[in-house]
Parts: sequence; structure tokens; C-alpha cells
Amino acid sequence: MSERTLVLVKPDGVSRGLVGEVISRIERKGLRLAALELRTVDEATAKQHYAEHDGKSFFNDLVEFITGGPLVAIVVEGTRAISAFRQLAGGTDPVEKATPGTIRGDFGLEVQFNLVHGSDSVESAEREIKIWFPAL
Ligand code: IDP
Repeated sequence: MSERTLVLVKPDGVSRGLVGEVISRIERKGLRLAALELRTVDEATAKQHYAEHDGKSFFNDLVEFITGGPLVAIVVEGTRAISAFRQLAGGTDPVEKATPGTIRGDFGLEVQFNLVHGSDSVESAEREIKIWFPAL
């Protein structure tokens, strides 16, 4: 049951030098990299990616943060890749939800600056991969 998921190493992860750490954990889990690019994203793309959060109190801050510096967009594939990466990432809140041993649990402190994104369902993965890698 091979799946694809869209992973972002967000600008905080890039500026802290954690790209290699994240990729290493993806690879050690047994997942594969299908596409990867360092990119600075424009506001329209960021809003499209986070469309489900439009109208929430943190939406504008989130868009500003995600467009504020280069990020690394990755298509990850493998068996149960969507939930496998969500497990590697840990819960949204790096302190209250993500446990030690996860990316957010090991390296994060604040909800907004939680280092990585991973698609949360097959539908989200398909939608997000189209946004970031339309040629795939
Ligand atoms: P997820 O990234 O774990 O799937 P979502 O609920 O989809 O979490 O939220 C998307 C992103 O929005 C989070 O990763 C985080 O960066 C940011 N975010 C979520 N909730 C808050 C909040 O309450 N304050 C600030 N930022 C938030």
C-alpha cells in the first residue's frame, strides 16, 4: 500500500540547520524521497496550501512565517507514508503533544514554529502535491 505525502521542512527548520536531520529520519524509517526542492514560497501558494485554516486567528501569522524564508518541499513515498511521517513529526504542539523521539518533540518549543509539515490524509496529500510539484 504505497502512498505519497507532502513534507515541508518549514523556514524555522531550514534556518536551524535541521534539513539533514529530518531527511535522515525519513530515510531511516524506510521511506523514499520522490522529489525535493529548496524554495521560497509566495503568499498565494502559502494561502492555497493552508486554505483549511483561512479565517483562524493564527492564519496571517502562519502565512507570514511560511513565506519568510526558504523551506524544503519534499514528496515522500512508501508504505503508509502519510501516517508514518505524521508519527515521525509528532503532534502539532511540540511540548504538549509531540513526544520525545519525534522531530517536533526533540527540536521544537512553539506551536507555530514546529519545524515540519506532513499531509494528514490521502486527499490532502494529493491536493498538496499538486500545489508544490504539479509535474509529478
Ligand atoms: P499540523 O501541522 O500538525 O497538521 P494543523 O492543525 O494543520 O497542524 O496546523 C497547521 C500549522 O499551523 C501548524 O503546523 C502550526 O505551524 C500552525 N498552527 C496550528 N495551530 C496554531 C496555533 O494555535 N497558533 C499558532 N500556529 C498554529
